[in-house]
Amino acid sequence: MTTDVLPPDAPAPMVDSPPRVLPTASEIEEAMALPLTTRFILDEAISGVQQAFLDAHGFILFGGVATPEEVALILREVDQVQDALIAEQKTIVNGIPLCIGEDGEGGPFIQRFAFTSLYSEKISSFVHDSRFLPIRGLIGERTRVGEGERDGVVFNRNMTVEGSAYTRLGWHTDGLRDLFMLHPTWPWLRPPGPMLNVGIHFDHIKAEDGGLRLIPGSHTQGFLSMLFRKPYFLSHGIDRNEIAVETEPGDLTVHDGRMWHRVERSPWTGRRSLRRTMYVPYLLDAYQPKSEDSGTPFYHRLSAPLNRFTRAG
Ligand SMILES: O=C(O)CCC(=O)C(=O)O
Ligand SMILES: [Fe+2]
Repeated sequence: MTTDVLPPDAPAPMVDSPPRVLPTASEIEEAMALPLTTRFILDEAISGVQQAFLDAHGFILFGGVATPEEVALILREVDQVQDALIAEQKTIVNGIPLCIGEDGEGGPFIQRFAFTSLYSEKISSFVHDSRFLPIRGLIGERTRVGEGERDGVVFNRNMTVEGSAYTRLGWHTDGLRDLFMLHPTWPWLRPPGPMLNVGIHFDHIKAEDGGLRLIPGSHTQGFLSMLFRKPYFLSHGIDRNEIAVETEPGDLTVHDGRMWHRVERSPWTGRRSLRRTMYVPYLLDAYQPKSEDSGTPFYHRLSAPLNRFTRAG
């Protein structure tokens, strides 16, 4: 466990992935006939059907990508990262505020970690694993892991207990975050291009447990709809077009950053309500490392208070 969180001086090397497949007409037809709850198997290359499914719906789920041992290992590492951050009394890492709540037993509980892999060599080596190459190929032919960029590897822990700071997350698109990327603290308006978010899931979550809700196909909406379809983070209501993404520990999801999604609060409380996810930035744009002196991006100054404001309601 290291306490040095400065990003590396040089970007992680760009790594080659298999090129994007162009689905055939019959693969598109096959993909469109599949249920939205399909659990795909991650192989050495993305199939035409998988690519067509992602293109059409804006998301895709691959079952059991991390083994039970890896899931357990990462969860142990995250506990140690929490211990290190709390010992250092860190509330912000490289400009990104940690979301810190309580664990229901009077102890602190970090509910959103940023730059997690900079604190854990094991998590770092996991996110570089070659099994993710086909996933990285969805983003671009040459990508790097943005361990010290944006928010780095983000680890989320939603839990419903007295004192929780993160039980749920209102409707939003992640693409808006990209609008604020050009300058760290001032918003610059420019429609974001395609951007994919890669998440690993650590818990058994059925629709009735809360969890990720998304509106399939909403990634192809126009820019205005992306800005104004719903009030960012304030709206938590059920959308008639939403679906629940049900997960098992070790599952991997990819969702288009332009699509509308939210996290529904668990109706359970305590340990039973715990939902953990890890989002890994695979990047291809210019290297933009963060440092201890990095300012807090506008997006975080918007989302954190709104989320806090609505967390009890
Ligand atoms: O918890 C999740 O799966 C998604 C969280 C999310 O949408 C976000 O942090 O932007
Ligand atoms: Fe999101």
